[in-house]
Amino acid sequence: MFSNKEEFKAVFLKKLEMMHGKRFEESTIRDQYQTLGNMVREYISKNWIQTNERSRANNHKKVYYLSIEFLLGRLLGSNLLNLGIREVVEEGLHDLGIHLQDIEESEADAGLGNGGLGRLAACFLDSLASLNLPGHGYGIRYKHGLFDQKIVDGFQVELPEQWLRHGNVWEVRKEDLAVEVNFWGKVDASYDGGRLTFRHVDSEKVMAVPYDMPVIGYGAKTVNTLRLWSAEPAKTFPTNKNVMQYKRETEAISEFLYPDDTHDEGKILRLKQQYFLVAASIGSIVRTHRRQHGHLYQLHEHVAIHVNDTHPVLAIPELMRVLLDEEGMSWDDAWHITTNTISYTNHTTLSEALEKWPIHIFQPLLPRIYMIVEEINERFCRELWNRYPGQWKRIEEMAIIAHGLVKMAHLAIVGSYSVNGVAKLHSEILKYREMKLFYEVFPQKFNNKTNGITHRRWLLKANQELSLLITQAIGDRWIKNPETLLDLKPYAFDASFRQELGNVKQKRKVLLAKRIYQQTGIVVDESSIFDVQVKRLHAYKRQLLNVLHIMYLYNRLKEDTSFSIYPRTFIFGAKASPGYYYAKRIIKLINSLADKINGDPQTNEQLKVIFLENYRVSLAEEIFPAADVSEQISTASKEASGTGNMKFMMNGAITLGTLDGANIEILEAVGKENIFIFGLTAQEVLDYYQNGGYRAHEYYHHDRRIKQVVDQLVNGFFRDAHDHFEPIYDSLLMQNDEYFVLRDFAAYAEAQERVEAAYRNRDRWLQMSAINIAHSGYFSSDRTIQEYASDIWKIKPML
Ligand code: B1N
Repeated sequence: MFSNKEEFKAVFLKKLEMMHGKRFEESTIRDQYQTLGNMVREYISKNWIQTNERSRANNHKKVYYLSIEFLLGRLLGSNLLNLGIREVVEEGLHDLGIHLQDIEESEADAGLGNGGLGRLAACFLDSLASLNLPGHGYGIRYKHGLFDQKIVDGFQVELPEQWLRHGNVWEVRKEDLAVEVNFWGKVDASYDGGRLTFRHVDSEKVMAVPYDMPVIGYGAKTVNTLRLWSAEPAKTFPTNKNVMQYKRETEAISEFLYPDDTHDEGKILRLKQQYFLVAASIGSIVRTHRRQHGHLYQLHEHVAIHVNDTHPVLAIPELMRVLLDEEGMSWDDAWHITTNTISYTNHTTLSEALEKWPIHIFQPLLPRIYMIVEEINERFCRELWNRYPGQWKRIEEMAIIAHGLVKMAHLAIVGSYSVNGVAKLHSEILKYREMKLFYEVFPQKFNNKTNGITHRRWLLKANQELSLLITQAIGDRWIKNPETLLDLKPYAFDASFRQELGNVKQKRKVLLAKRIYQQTGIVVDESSIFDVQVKRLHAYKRQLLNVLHIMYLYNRLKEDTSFSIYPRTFIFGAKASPGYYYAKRIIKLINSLADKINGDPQTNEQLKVIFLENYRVSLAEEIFPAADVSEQISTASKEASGTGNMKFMMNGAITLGTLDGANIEILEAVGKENIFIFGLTAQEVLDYYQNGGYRAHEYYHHDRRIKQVVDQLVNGFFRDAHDHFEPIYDSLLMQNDEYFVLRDFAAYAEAQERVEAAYRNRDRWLQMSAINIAHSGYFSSDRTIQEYASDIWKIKPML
């Protein structure tokens, strides 16, 4: 289509005129964005078609990745990069007097996810395509992604997100491939040729209409598909309902994303979304397979279906339904195929996140699916009885249905061939604690796949300055082969490389300082330590520990004029689930503290606190490259993996973290001299929970730093806040500090002193930074996906 910038300009100008009916001079930035987006789509259309043809012709086994969330962020920049045309386009546009960056920034984030789980799915798609693996995503085309966050008087206010307001250039609506999904109604049983058969009748029908988005691999040879389903009314309206009501209820299914991260809301609409995703996706998968093979008896040899956490786990009974009711298979054949097709990732052991659906919600909405789950449960319990005769308590604990609830994680383990955790520690906790009884029965199913992130977005795209420096040092092999970032290790001991590494970081800190000024009006010291905690707001992530420590530093600076610190800018970004009362108070606390400290001329040359509103993928791309310190301070055992920790490391920030999730593997990679570790171990935390013995008030009474900051939550220190922080105070002292904030305070403060001392030695710090970058290749999602491909899915590259 174009191979140099002159050709690009000609095509771009012509296309712009054709699409928008105006000359370039009159075009808006949105016109220009639309034009570029359409050019990219045309550019890849041939490879998109070829990828499908190739996979069909060669009969490659492929994977379908089912996820209730895909947190893609913006796509133009990464698509141009993966196509290898970013430079030509940038230069061409420059000639026309426009900046590619401005056009990129006019794109809305596709924010169809809450946090780590959704972003992981997006990284996985990028790696699948870049490794030329046949792997496609299935999700929901939410009309509104995760809410936009505004801070008003220090409080979070949620606004509906509107990513589709100006259309979506990347999607193709495929009405002819719509799938019918059935809710409500009842099950008819009859004998058909001597065989008892079941039919779901009198159901309410919903059409799932697919919107396909291309997933362009690096080098652009492979273009996989992300298929997002949109809910629309079916042609035949239900007779028992008002038409308008039916239309509203139908469209509500794909209206918005539930804003809960590691929390289960248990609403019926959520169960509808889950079944909608699953029924549409399974329908589409089996239709494709039937066309090619005529029947489904070898489905598991050609197709792997992965469920991202339990949200899509109804794929198990839905596939059973298709095989039993539509294909007329025996239970045993259907079960064999299903349990050899489906694999499952567990992302959390937090009990409040484990999905359990009340039967009284589940059964009426999905009567045939419920019957199948009952049958799976009965057969499983019978097996358990044979294996553990008389051990009814154990069986009750393991049952899929018990006490009026359907336990989705149990269904996932029983109905799949692989169960994986997302970091070594997390997978061990699954095997030896959380899912111990299941591990005893199915040891062969359990495995670990430590998370990863796509280095193409989080380094190559987000940090061009650092990418260039790396390439100048070791060549560009690392882009295709991220583990070769290890070649950078000797450069950690090269003074001129360190110098340049420092310059790159400084450049990005200046850029972030600009963004901070633009968003908050606050001027930060660009040479201060940028100490960053960005992630969802959650008690277990302990933003509160960070806050209490900042309060302590402030108190000390105020009280002891001989005390000084290396200037620091503490930067926060976090959304709280709208119904998560405690988390919202923490946001208010951060903002109240920021007001107090930033407005104090006595300290504000040494200490600043920034809350960046509306933390999201595109903002994250500006933050990680500018960070010096990466705060990963969750209560040990609570954060299954974390992936922000990897993005910071890859951009040369040093981790200040607990022995939790993937922090442990970062420690193993870089060595203890290149990371700051503190606090309780997972074992110690679990022992406390099991044996008791933790008394928060002892830490409060015995450490005057702690007493002072905890008292300040309620004693008028925050003049604007009245009694806002009482719930936080209570969580620490009345509720005995469930997340061990006070227990870890001293260790955290001490680790922060080590951070400061290390930063004062610039050479040493930059050396640590370089070593972190060098070891970050392991945390590329390319490595993770290669492990899934060979160990779980058994799929091979198409090229
Ligand atoms: O998944 C990430 C991990 O890196 C994080 O440690 C983990 O907290 C996160 C219900 C979840 N676990 N569970 C969820 C999200 C939405 C929801 O409705 C649970 N998210 C995680 C990637 O493995």
